[in-house]
Amino acid sequence: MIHLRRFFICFVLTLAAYCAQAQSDFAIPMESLEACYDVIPRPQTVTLTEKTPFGLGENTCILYPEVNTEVARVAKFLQQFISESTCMTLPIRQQNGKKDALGNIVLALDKRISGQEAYNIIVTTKGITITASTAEGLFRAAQTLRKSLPVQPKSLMVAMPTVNISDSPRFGYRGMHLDCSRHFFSVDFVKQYIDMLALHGMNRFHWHLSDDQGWRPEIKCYPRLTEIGAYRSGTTVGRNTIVDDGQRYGGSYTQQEMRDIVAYAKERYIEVVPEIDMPGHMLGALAAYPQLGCTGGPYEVSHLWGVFPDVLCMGNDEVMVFVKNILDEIADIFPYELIHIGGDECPRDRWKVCEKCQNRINELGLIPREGQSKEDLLQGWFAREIQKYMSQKGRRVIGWDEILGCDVDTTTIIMSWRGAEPGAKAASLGHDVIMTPVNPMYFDYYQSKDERHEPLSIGGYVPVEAVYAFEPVAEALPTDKAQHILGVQANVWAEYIACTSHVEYMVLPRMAALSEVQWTQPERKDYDSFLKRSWAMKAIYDRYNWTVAPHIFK
Ligand code: TNX
Repeated sequence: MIHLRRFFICFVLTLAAYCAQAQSDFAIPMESLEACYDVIPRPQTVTLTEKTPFGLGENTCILYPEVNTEVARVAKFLQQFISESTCMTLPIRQQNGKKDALGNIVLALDKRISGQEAYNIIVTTKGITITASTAEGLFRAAQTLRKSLPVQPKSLMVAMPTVNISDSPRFGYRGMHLDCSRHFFSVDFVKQYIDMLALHGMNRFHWHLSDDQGWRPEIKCYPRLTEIGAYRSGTTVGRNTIVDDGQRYGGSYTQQEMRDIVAYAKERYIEVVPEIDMPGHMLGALAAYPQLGCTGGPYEVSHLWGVFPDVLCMGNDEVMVFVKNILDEIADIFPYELIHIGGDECPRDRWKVCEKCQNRINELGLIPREGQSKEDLLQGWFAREIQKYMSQKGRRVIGWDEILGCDVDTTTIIMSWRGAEPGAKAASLGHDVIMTPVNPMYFDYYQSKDERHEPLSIGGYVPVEAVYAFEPVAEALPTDKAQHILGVQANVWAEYIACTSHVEYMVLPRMAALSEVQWTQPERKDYDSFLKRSWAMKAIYDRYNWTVAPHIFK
């Protein structure tokens, strides 16, 4: 009897040892850290399934079932992200049969998943499966997965709690802007900025390429734009004081560099929206080609910040040729539908007294309605001409909300910056709209009241909490009009932002708050939860040595 018992115990122990051996690939050592799916932006559904966690370790492979270069590239990104956070570089290979999935991460396309950016992540005890109908969806999933991982200083297995995540974004346009005219940022930094956008699930980079203080894009037809227009001979010290630093300042992007940035962003599923700001904010171009202004110049690339009376002359036929030639080159470099044509802050002073502009008004027979001037309509004519020209090329133009008062075509997308009301009005008139109201979407504003007198910002208070609380779709907007709100964007104007760590400081962590406005359904938003979840984001920011505003991390 005793013998039999002993035999039975031995049998059970052997069986247990065998099972442990069979499971050892997935077994998780004590030392390991745990993944957490409370990421930013918060996914639509995260359902923990409470089984034994999966152990993600150096033997875990990243697999893709089909030969597909795009999916293979997403696999490489996932490998890079995991390696940067956990110090484990996982092998990547093509999947070899169903059983191969065991113990691995599988990236698979599944056409049944609806939504270009939607994805599912399923973690079981035996592995991770990521599915989406497009490689873009897989890329968004890769971002979620990377943000779930602990940032650890050495290679250690990660315990992945079992979960079903199903996710897709609220808005189709999720953007951030960067002003590279007031201060010039290198190609490398622009790429880093694009990486930051991708981390936050964004898909549009609005690149502000020209302004009074410097013209940045190389235009082959007009070389003086970058030879002359890209450099100012000094910059005001402080806030438009009479003290000038007397330092030549500037820079430009070659067409090759811009194409390189477009390609870099494309791999990260971000479309670049270039902006050529006109007919105002044009001193960079006028300094190079003074015959295009009403007075004929001479003009100087501005040393000061602000709004200036010298703008493109609307009566000079050469101006339209100039603009179209520039847009031809821009459209060739930037292949996407959206092209931003500015249109903000364009004073009428010169047009009112310019014979050529007044002749144009008469020739066009412009008759203003109440509350409009003839010059408003002149800007409307200009914007409509460009809109028509670009639509022949299959493009759509975006303009700042000032152009709404100029009777532009409703196919023109309106970027609502002077508050949210112009956006709501534009939507009710049938325009598509991007919401980027100064408050709370201007990240050149200060984040803490302690900073209000410091030279860190342009002025205006935009704390993280206000960014988070922003609701882009006004309650009063009927559903058929609300669908015109394509998305949300924050702007980083760079008058007072001269270096890259300052850009980082201004956008982190406000960008995280913005990402949840853009991605997450309103009922899933919760500021207290966001604050808790933001620590994991901070760990990632720190991992890349990005400068982070400290206010919410206390
Ligand atoms: C307004 S927003 C501007 C920019 C300035 C910014 C400063 C817009 C369309 N125009 O030219 O840089 O304010 O916050």
